[in-house]
Amino acid sequence: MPRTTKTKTPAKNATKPAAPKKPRAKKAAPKKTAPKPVFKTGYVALIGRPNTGKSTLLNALLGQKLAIVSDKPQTTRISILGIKTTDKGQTIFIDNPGIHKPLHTLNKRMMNFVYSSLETSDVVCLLVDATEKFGHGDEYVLEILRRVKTPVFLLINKVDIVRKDTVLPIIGRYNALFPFREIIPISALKGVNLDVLEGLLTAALPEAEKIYSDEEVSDQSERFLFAEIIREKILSKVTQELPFVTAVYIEAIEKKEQPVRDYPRSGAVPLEDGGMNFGESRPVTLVRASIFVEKDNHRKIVIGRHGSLVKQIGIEARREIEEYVGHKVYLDLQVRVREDWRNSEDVLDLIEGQKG
Ligand SMILES: Nc1nc2c(ncn2[C@@H]2O[C@H](COP(=O)(O)OP(=O)(O)OP(=O)(O)O)[C@@H](O)[C@H]2O)c(=O)[nH]1
Ligand SMILES: [Mg+2]
Repeated sequence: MPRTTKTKTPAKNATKPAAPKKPRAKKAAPKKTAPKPVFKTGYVALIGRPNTGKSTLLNALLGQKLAIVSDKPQTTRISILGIKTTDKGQTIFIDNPGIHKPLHTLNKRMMNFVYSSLETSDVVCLLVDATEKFGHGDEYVLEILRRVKTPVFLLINKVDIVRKDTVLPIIGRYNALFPFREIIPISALKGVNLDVLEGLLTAALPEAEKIYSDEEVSDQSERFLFAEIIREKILSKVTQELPFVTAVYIEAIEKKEQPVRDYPRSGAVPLEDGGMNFGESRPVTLVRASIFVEKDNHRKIVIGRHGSLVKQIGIEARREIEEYVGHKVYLDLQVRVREDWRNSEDVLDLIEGQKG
């Protein structure tokens, strides 16, 4: 999926994500003028248990990769916005961490993102995984939702990989447990029923003027995006407790102009007089990043035999960052042990502060 995110530059010294802006109420039109076309604006919180497809849905709705996705639970740790503006309205989707019982400070912070997005939102979309059996975790999610006053849509996701006759019993069960405004079977991955979902969401949003400019697509900084891209590549390669104990911190991003010297690889152009145009330069981005783990044996796993795993992570992350910036990137990755970082407010502030 192409990545054409317009991101905001990170605020200096920012340690916490900025609170979403609140919609401004639209002024009532004077009586005798022609009625303006109705414009709907509001926040839609995507919530649900880990791995239900919230980030996949955000990317599908925005038509570009904003959030990282993996088959490991608790991939999303910090909420991000996906802003979709059309001539009918502006829908601001909030992709959230999955709902789980928090054991570490990291997880408590993750859940705080969920609670604050429930407070901010005009509509809540609860995603459930059609392939999973209903359990205690789902009860827990419904308990949280019972405290919410905004309309709740139930999205039964991953219908592309279940038999059709399994969906009806899921609808029946949830219908008996909660007064959902809408129930929609979808496939975030295959784009099934997303147009229906968007139409119903716009209808449910309040009439209000847009909050973000037409160009704004997300609230995440480039720095945060780079850290997330690296983390996604790590998640795709590690198993067991490793996904949970890994974090990425971008130490520095440096943008430079590099003189073009190494013809023909560089693209330096031979001149008519037979000389070489060495005066040309090209942009390059240097990214220095640390991968935090909790123990030395984690560090060894992430580095891999003779450095093979971290090298592969670096290659894949660099390629994706290059695609995003549109030019050459040098990526330096260091794996560092930060004991018990999941309970360290300082490290967590550092990581969250990258979002801008
Ligand atoms: N078959 C199928 N797989 C899906 C669908 N939506 C998501 N997935 C897969 O489900 C897994 C989890 O997707 P994510 O989007 O990361 O889930 P999430 O809810 O954001 O997970 P957390 O961030 O951990 O809470 C990935 O392997 C996705 O490819 C779908 O509609 N169909
Ligand atoms: Mg996610």
